[in-house]
Amino acid sequence: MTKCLGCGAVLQNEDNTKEGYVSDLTMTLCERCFRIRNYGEYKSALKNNEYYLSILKDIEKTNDLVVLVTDFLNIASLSELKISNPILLVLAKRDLIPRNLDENKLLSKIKTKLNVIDRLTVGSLNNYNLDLLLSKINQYKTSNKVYVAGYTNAGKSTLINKLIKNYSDNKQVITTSILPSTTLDLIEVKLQGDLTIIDTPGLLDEGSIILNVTEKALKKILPKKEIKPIVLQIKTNQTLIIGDLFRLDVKKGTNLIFYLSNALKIERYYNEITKFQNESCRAFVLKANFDLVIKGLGFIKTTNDTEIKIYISDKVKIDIRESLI
Ligand SMILES: Nc1nc2c(ncn2[C@@H]2O[C@H](COP(=O)(O)OP(=O)(O)OP(=O)(O)O)[C@@H](O)[C@H]2O)c(=O)[nH]1
Ligand SMILES: [Mg+2]
Repeated sequence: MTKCLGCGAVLQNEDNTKEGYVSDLTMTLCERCFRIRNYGEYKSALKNNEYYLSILKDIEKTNDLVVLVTDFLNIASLSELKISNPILLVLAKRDLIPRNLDENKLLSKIKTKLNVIDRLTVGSLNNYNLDLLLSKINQYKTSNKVYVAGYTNAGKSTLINKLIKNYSDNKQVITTSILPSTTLDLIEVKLQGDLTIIDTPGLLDEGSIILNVTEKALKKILPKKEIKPIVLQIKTNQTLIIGDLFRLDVKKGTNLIFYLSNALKIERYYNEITKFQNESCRAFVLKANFDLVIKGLGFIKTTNDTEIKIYISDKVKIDIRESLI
């Protein structure tokens, strides 16, 4: 049984619609990885969260250190994870987090019930804190195996690729992409000495907008550059349409601060409109300094008490929390 070096799927030459397909079993990369890497062609995998969750259950049996990776816009999802291993919490993609935010304050505000022994921010693209990450991995590991886990698209494989490049002679490159479920199974990587880092397929975050939009929309939703918060003064009974993805009706005037990809346009309407009225509508009464979290997309911070109605596909989960910032 040989696994694809890019995604971890078991290589097979029988069914080209299934994962791990290669025309020739001597190849080391499956056709899907080859196409993602060479043609930027993204073929969605058959998503199977049950299998991914079972991997997490198996990891739990080991009590090995888990490097739990999240990105800034998806921190809320961590509260739903269940695993008892010691956790090194990593807030990844530092280049996307607003530069002037106090990192330590941000890290300390991440709420989880997990056994978090330490937390840090890293950046794979800008080589930020990677030495520190490796030294913490060595400090906290409970065996020679360390798992890298988290939700899909958090940046796990990109981070491991950077560790391989910076700290080993290994030439392996794991496939990465903007699409959910790029990594399909466990991938073991020898890093230094007998330290093995194991990449895992990201969990599918139920209720996340990224599982429910086209590739075109996905490219706008996932930020590519530093997120610059947008502050808008909203008058009573004003409507906003954001990225042509959802609608907000603000019933009580306030300043709102948007933490989302800046590629999403915010349009304001001062009169009644009918757009998005067929989507499900949810109403929230929010105090000042709360976040309205749109799963997978980002969050909107209130600065005064307000009332907001949101029209968005009912597949997308909306939460409120005390503001992260
Ligand atoms: N700007 C920026 N983008 C990043 C960084 N790390 C990862 N990305 C991007 O985030 C997307 C997802 O990265 P992956 O490494 O494939 O994510 P993953 O967590 O392995 O995803 P799955 O395999 O689906 O679980 C890709 O488009 C990466 O280029 C980073 O440090 N900065
Ligand atoms: Mg991956």
